[in-house]
Amino acid sequence: MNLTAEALNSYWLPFTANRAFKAAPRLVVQADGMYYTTADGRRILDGFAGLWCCNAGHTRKPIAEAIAEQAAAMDYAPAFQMSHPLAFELAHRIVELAPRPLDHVFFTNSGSEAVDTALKIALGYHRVRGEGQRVRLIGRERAYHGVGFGGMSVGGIPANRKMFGVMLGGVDHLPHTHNLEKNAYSRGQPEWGAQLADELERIVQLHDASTIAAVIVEPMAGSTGVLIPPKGYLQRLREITKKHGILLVFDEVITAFGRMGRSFAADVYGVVPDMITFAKGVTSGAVPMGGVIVSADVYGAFMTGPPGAIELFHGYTYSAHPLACAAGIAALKLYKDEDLFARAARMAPKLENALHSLKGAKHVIDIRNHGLVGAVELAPRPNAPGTRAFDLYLRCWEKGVLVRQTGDIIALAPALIIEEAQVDQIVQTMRDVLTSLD
Ligand code: PXG
Repeated sequence: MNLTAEALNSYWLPFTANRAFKAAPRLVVQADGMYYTTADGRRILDGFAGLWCCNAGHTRKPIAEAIAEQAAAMDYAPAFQMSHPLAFELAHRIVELAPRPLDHVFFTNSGSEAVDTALKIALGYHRVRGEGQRVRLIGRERAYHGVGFGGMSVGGIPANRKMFGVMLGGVDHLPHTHNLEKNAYSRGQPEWGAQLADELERIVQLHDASTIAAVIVEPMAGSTGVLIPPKGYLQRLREITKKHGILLVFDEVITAFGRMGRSFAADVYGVVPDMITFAKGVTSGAVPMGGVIVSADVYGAFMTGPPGAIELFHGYTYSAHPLACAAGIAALKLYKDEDLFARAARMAPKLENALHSLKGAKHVIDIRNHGLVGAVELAPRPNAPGTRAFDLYLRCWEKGVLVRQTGDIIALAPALIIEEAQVDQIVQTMRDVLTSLD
């Protein structure tokens, strides 16, 4: 398949070095299970489930068939003051997986929309309860909560913020939890760092609890380079938010639907927030979809006005799109039929051991992992941050393995169907590339 120069020029790729990419495009045209096929016919082992999303593996038949059937039966149903049965069925299936008391689902089309929806629900929740002065939102340094103005504001990645003005007002940030001196080469949750959650007390003292609506964190911070929560840290955040009447939102766009070896990271870490955002894995990446799961208390707070009145002035044309719902129901069924979340938990020690065997390899300064997520951090090249890991990513691609680079970190998050030999292939490829990398 040959793209014309005009076609290549027409598309502005997201989060991509467009000019470098267009000089040497990396194009995939087919996907199946653990593999992509490139436009020039090479098979690539996918170590990243697309972008943390194709948890059941690629182009799974039950999902593809469900989408095709739904596309032929009904393309679209109005989302406002109307609906269709699959929306309720999918919401119910998600609620069945969710930790109690989280039992209502609001649908969006992406993780970014899910985050902005959760922040708006938090503000609305306090307002309908007569605490409309709770308008502050607390995020965390290094956090990634998507690219909407809300998510960007509570997010903590400088490059994602600096071009785009002054953000939302009234946002503050917790410190991130990354500390190589204390926690390098941790397997699973690091020992050091629970006390970093106490910084929330400092922020609460500064602003007064009565002005704070919500705290949002990724339970496992993925996009910034895989930062595993220190033991006790999330528990502490939960205690402090509860004590001060502040809502706690877990952004589980990456961690939901088996990535950590259970339905949600909330289950793995034993902490129940007031809201969970999800996206990606809900359809195994096959159709865009996201959403927010809220507690009975949060939902109930809105259900108090006249019964004929709209309770929340928020939503999207494509909230609970029929194709996304069909894909979601099929994906959740597939996860269950193949017991994929338990499979991820079983495969996690294999990934851990394989990755940690890279300790001592050239340039490696940290290895960390939890569930079916891993990361290798490299020493940056002097005056050229990120280029070493990007070169590693490129050379792995040339050798038939897809990993993900962010800064000087390589992240791994394979589909939950990965085999042991494929884990070995990914790690061996990285090892080979590292030895020759300058
Ligand atoms: N929250 C979290 C925690 C995310 O990881 C979003 C929100 C935004 O989702 P959407 O669907 O709007 O993109 C994300 C997305 C990477 C990578 O390489 C991570 C994401 C997206 C693309 C690449 O780490 N996370």
